[in-house]
Amino acid sequence: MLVDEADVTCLAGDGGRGCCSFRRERFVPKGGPDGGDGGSGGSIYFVCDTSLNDLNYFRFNPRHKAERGRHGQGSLRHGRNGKDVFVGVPPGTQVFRDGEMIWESRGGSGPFCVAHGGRGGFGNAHFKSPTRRAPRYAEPGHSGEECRVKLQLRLIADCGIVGFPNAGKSTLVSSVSAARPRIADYPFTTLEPHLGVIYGKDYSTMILADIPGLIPGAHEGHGLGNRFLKHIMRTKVLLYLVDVSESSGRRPMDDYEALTREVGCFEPTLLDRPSVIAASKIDILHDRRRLDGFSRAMRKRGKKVFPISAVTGDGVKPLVNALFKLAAAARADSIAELKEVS
Ligand SMILES: Nc1nc2c(ncn2[C@@H]2O[C@H](COP(=O)(O)OP(=O)(O)OP(=O)(O)O)[C@@H](O)[C@H]2O)c(=O)[nH]1
Ligand SMILES: [Mg+2]
Repeated sequence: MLVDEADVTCLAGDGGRGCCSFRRERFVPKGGPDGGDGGSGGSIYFVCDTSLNDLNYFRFNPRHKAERGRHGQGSLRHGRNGKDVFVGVPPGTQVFRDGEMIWESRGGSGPFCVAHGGRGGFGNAHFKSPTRRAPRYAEPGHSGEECRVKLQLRLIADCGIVGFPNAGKSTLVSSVSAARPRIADYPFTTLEPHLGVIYGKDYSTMILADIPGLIPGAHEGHGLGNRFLKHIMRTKVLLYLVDVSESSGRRPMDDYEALTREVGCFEPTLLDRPSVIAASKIDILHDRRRLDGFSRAMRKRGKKVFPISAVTGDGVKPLVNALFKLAAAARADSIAELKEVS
């Protein structure tokens, strides 16, 4: 099971108490205040850990607590600071507090402090002054922060496949990559996203994301809902897979429109993303006019349709080449953007 959401509570350590003490030593009359400060509580940090793939760890570890600081002691001894806690999260994890995103983990990004440890209290030595030479009070430690956050993982893939249930998304992924998602002749076989890696020419690779099928009304919770669409937010290219065979019992154009409507309801900017349309299951298509009509209608909209059969492999190669080309162009654009920013 891919765990892509988790609620996590982070409790930073409290600061240690300051100490109230006086130096008492032979031949040192009125030795003065010598209470040390308390140590700071440990903080909790999230760090990007590229060896992790999902948020499964948080299913069993939803609470993270850092050590408290030790109390200060006499002879100006400072309490030991609490140890910080570093919690690894997979790349692509977004951290939300009160619905607002506060951090996103990326490879190479540094640790992010999610809950700060409390400061240690000052000992009475801190408060001595020419007018108050024997303060008899010390500060208590400050409390560590408590932070409840929601983690959301967005898979990092180059291309996301959007289609109705049973359109053949998993079959396509398994035919072009080594991934083996479950394939069966009933809707909603895929219940969680799967990634597949396609190897292209010149050692280039592309990651395909197979996500559960969408149906009309998914944005209102129909079917499996549309929450899986968050995994395609990161992809550079979208592949709309439409079953053109008679077995679907629907018109291909209606399917395409329903898919774009659902995608648009989830996030309108996804509609501006480069996309490719593939007409699947052409090996069991009896009435060729279904495909021709769909291709013609899409051509009018300036879009090309790639007829494919993931079972026989017909048309898959040109489709994969087109995806590679679009992904490479999108990658070049984002690098240019990054350069502009820097
Ligand atoms: N003849 C033929 N059958 C196909 C083709 N692609 C998929 N199928 C069949 O269609 C059925 C559904 O395929 P899946 O790959 O599980 O479909 P999916 O889009 O992943 O479906 P969900 O996971 O339920 O959303 C399976 O029985 C496949 O064998 C194709 O190109 N030709
Ligand atoms: Mg599937």
